[in-house]
Amino acid sequence: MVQVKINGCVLELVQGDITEQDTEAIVNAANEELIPGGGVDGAIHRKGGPEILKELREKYSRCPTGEAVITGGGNLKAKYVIHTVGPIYKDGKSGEPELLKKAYENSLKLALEYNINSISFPSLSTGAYGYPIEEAAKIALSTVIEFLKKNQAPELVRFVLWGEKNYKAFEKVLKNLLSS
Ligand code: AR6
Repeated sequence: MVQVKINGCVLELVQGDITEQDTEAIVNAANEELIPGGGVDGAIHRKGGPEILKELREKYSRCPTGEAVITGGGNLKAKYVIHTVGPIYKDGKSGEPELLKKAYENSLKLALEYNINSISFPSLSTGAYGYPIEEAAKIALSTVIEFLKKNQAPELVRFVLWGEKNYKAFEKVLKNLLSS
C-alpha cells in the first residue's frame, strides 16, 4: 500500500477488489448503455444486487464516454456507486487521453456534489477497453492530483488495482509524478 498527502487529502494505492471497499463511494467502469458487462462492472452488479440496475434504469438512459452518473450502493459496503465510462482505446490519438481525464474529473465532481469524502477508483479503461496501463496510470494519477490541489476534497481518494502488475505500474507512475 502507498499513501501520500496532497493538499491535506490522502491519495492511496492498494492492490485488491473494488467491490470490497468501505469508502463512501466506489467508481464503476461502465459502458455508455449502462448495461452490466464483465470486469469491474460485472463484479459490482453481482455483489451489489439488482437494486443498482433498477435505479440506473429509472434515472438514466445512457452515459456518454467521459461523463458520470450516480446510484446507491445496494448490498455493497459503499453507500454510492458512481458509474463512469472510460474511452475504448484505439491508437491513443483519437481523443482517448482527454476522455479518460474527463471520466475521472466528472466522477470526482459528482462526489463533491454529494458531499462524498472518500472514494475508490478502479483503473478505468485498462481491461476490456484496452488502454495501456502505464499511459492510463499517468492520466488517472495526474488528474486526481490536480483535482485535489484545486479542491482540497475528497479527503480520501483510493485506487484499487487488480493484481500485482497493475499495482506496480501505478506505484511507478506515482513515484515519477511526485519527483518531477
Ligand atoms: N476490482 C478492481 N479492479 C478490477 C476488478 C475488481 N473486482 N476486476 C477487474 N479489475 P474493466 P474497462 C481491473 O474491463 O476496461 C465491462 O464489460 C481490470 O484488471 O472492468 O473500463 C463494462 O461493462 C482492469 O485493470 O473496465 C464495459 O463494457 C480495470 O479493472 C467495459 O467492461 C478495468 O477493467 C469497460 O472496460
